[in-house]
Amino acid sequence: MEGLEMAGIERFGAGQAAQAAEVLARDGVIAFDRIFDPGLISRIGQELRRQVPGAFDEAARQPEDYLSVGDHRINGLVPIGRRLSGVLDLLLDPALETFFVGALGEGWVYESFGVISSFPGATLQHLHSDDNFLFEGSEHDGQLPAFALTIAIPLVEVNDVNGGTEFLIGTHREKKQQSYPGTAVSSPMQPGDCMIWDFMIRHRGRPNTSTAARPMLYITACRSFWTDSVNFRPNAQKLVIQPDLVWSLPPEKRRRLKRFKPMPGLGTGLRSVSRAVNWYAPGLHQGLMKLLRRRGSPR
Ligand SMILES: O=C(O)CCC(=O)C(=O)O
Repeated sequence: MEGLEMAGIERFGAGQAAQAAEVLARDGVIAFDRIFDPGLISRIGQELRRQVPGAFDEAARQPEDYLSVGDHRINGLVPIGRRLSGVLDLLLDPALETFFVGALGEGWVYESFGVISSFPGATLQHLHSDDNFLFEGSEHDGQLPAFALTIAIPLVEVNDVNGGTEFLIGTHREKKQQSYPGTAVSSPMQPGDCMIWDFMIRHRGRPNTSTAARPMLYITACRSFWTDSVNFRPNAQKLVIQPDLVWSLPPEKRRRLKRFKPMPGLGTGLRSVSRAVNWYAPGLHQGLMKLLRRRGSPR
């Protein structure tokens, strides 16, 4: 463990994605510098502020399926509609593709998309991993390659005042209760950067002592056998996208979004009502269907 106290979060450019994946396996966390266009990040941030004001102002409407993840901290899911279509340019960025293939294997997929915010007054978060080891309590703890990664894309500058995320480097490779001789490390971030970590590394959000929210897009990518059963409410819609945005993608990109659920439109709404009526009042459902068929049939 010698030298760990000096170890920081290694930073990479877009052309170093394969190397970044190797360092992620070793350290448990990496950052990409300016991998995205800051103008695009700004446009996404503006649209998100309109759609989900609660990610920017604690008193306003919160994101869907949001959870409190600490004092003045929220994590919520956000549907990707047409006005947020730029998000797909981030998710399907070629450097991220290379990175995820290296870190999670050929079959990797996206599992969730949302936003995480700390608000003014947020205190130091509790130290945690984003899930348990796959075979919790077995000799495999800390031995297996990553099964899921968290991707944080800041929508504002992240610094010592509004509080970034800090990490105990290498703890994804340790049994849970082992003591840690190093100090937690963090790294400032600019819009256009992103930080990616192994679900198993121990980390926490730093206090937000500024007067503004610190929102970040918050995404999970994983191996195809795994789903997140810990961080959301049961039945949460973790990856909701306007369907034609997905269908218009080439197959090699679409497969990364294969877990998506369609954004509810009138058709999906009516189907859900119909399903509920069928479930609770099958007689009424049959009658209604007969009526609809009669009205719809040509005379
Ligand atoms: O807000 C942060 O900086 C990190 C949050 C986090 O790790 C979590 O809520 O799981």
